[in-house]
Amino acid sequence: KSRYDFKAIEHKWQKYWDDNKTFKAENDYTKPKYYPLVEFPYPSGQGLHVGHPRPYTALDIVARKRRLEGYNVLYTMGWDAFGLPTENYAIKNKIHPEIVTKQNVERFKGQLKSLGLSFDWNREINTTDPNYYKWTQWIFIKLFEAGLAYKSEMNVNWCTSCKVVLANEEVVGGVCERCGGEVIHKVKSQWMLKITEYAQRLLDDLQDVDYFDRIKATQVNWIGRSTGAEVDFGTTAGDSLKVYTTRPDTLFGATYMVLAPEHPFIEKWADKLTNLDEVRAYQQEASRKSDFERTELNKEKTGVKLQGVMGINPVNGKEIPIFISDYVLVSYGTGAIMAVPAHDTRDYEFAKAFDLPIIEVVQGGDVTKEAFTDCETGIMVNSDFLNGLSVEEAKEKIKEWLQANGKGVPKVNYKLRDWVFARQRYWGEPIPIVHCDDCGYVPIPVSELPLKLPEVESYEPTDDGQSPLAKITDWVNTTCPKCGKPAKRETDTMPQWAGSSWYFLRYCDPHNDDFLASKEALDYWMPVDWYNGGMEHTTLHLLYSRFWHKFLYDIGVVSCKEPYQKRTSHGMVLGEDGQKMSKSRGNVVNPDEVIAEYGADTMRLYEMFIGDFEKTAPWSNKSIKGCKRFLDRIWSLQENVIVGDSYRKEVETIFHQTIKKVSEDIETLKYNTAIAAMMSLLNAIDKTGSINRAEYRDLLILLNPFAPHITEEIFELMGFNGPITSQKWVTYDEAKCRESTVEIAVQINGKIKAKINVAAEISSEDAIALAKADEKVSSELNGKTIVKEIYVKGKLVNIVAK
Ligand code: ANZ
Ligand code: ZN
Repeated sequence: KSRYDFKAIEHKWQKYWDDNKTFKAENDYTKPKYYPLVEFPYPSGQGLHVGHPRPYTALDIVARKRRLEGYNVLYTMGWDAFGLPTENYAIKNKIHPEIVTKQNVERFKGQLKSLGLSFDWNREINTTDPNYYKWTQWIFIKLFEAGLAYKSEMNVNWCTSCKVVLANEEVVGGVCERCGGEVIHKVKSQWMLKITEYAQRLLDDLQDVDYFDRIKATQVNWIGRSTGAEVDFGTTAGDSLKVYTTRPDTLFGATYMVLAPEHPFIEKWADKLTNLDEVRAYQQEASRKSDFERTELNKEKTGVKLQGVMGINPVNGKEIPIFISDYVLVSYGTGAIMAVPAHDTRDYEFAKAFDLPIIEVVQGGDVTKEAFTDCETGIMVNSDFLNGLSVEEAKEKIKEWLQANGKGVPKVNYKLRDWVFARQRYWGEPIPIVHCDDCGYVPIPVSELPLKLPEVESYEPTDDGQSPLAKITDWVNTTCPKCGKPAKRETDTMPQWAGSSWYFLRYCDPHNDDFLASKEALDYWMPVDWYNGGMEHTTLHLLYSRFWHKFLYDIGVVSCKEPYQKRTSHGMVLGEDGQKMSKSRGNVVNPDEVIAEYGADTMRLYEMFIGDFEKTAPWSNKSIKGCKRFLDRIWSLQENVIVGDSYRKEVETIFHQTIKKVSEDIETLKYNTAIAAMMSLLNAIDKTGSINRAEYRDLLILLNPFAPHITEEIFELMGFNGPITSQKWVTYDEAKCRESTVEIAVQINGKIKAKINVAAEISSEDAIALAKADEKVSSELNGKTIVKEIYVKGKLVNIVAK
């Protein structure tokens, strides 16, 4: 009796795959292709955690199945290796980030290989490799030339602890998503990317892709399209003040106005304001809060009334006060609002706090108690020429009125902001731009790419927020590519999301020195057929990369509008206690240890069996043992193999059913039920006390994508014509999936005399004939006269005889 020595087996097959380049994607563009993609990891110092193998194994199963189905499969891995943790580690330990990255990549790669993932390692990429970031810089230059990269004075989110600017997406709950540090606002001159120019297309083209509904919904919300009007209010200072409103129909209910504390008119009106000190103090206070804190619904409303200037409502000429308050954001709409306390909750709370008039303009609520916001079906009141109209009609009418009177225009707004594309840190792609006093911002010639990171003495950011590159004067000082005069290089680097915005294109042709990837390779492999990744990337990486892809489509680099045909998302793996795994909780499961104890095949199987792939799942050492036992039993089947080149009757139906179920479940992310189905197949086989060669062979192929090492080993030991990786995926016969036979009773004069098996779809004639042919029945009937015969489908044959 041979032992299931998973260590030796896994080592053997991993070496075999490496030596034979089994998973090398071919550049044979005549074959049908399939491109499954998983998010490449950031190679952190902690190494792989048990959350990584879940999505990697899932798409590995898909990749392996597709190869057996005859597809040319591109399944690859790489490293998204620029970023803060590496840099921070480098600073702390005084090692060059390049060396840190190298060490981390080695470790990650070893761990991934030990899982038996079928990546084409020949196509491995690394975003910090100058041959890679050359093209990241090239894309940036193209964006710049298209007017989509620009520098602007920005009120930015500044992490006081990382000393770095954060995108809005990176500020979570008012603190830095990465370090939990305090985030404040700061005005900085920043490189920005105009993702907003693509807002409508990013929204519209979601219709053409197959993403999980919740992924689409999250993107739709994030892009945040809203329709309304920009309305010009008069002021006693003479200036006209623009507001953005989604409810121009409520104009008669506007009883005051609110400016964001950063609104430029405050400077403009400085000498008119009699309470400037109070205003300045409030501005100070507001600058310390994040947008999140400022717009929180249930927070106490604060603000300062501007003394010396009043607003004028354009529909009735009434003078109304103007406030500044932090609940109005400078970065949205026009940074100013008309407040309609009767129909907006925040305005209502503010009006209550400051004792301002509340005028109901849509009937149906009780505005003495609360704002009537859910009023889209109501009727207009207190609104002069809008009275009696429905809200919908009033919206149309007021828009016409505003346009006819030159007081406003219809307007579409998006919540989406332009992308802050700069970091004041070392470990990122240098931005390939120089600043010349005469020519302004000039991109370096493409022939000079890659613009490599220079060596520096220290990677510490400066306290005033300058990149450490600023200190390397002989790198900073250069000449203007346009006019040849002295000029200075940009010292900010690109943010972490740059390299991952196009990496899936590089996989198509990773060694190309002339272009980011050849047109043929891109046309063949793209789009990605199935991309699985974390839900937390929906508004960052997923949106950013769609934007870059669309831009590359516009300039003719790629031929498809969308990079990913399908996007799915997995749930996190939690600790045994149901909490997120973390060092501080002490509930971290180390994948290396799991593999050492149970083997990679058990680990893979377990990660897929752990629960619904889309949901979070707690780790369980008990159920990992169950998966190990299953593989032990698969191994032990070798002891009871009998000859046979087709499925035996007893297991034929369940065999076809299982192949069908596993085939379908892999496509719909139901890996756990696929495994459960294979477990019941094994039970059915065990009941017969043996397995025949045809059954064993097919069972091994079916299980192979999940547990690739053990299945290859048995395949070889059994002398099947291996390896499995060059076999065809098992098929099933739909007709044979149905229960093919049924057991029926045979009665004579109401008494059961025998039980027989008949085909489920048997005719009544045949059933009766078979019943009478039964030995016992025929001897009973001997000498009697049959009076009546009936067949009750699937149940019994009754014979009445005298
Ligand atoms: C008057 C009004 C009456 C409003 C009413 C709403 C309800 P969305 O849908 O998110 O686009 N607003 C406009 N600019 C703002 C800013 N910079 N900061 C905070 N709030 C702002 O929301 C648009 C609505 O949010 C606008 O419509 C405006 O309030 C407010 F019964 O104008 B509304
Ligand atoms: Zn110049």
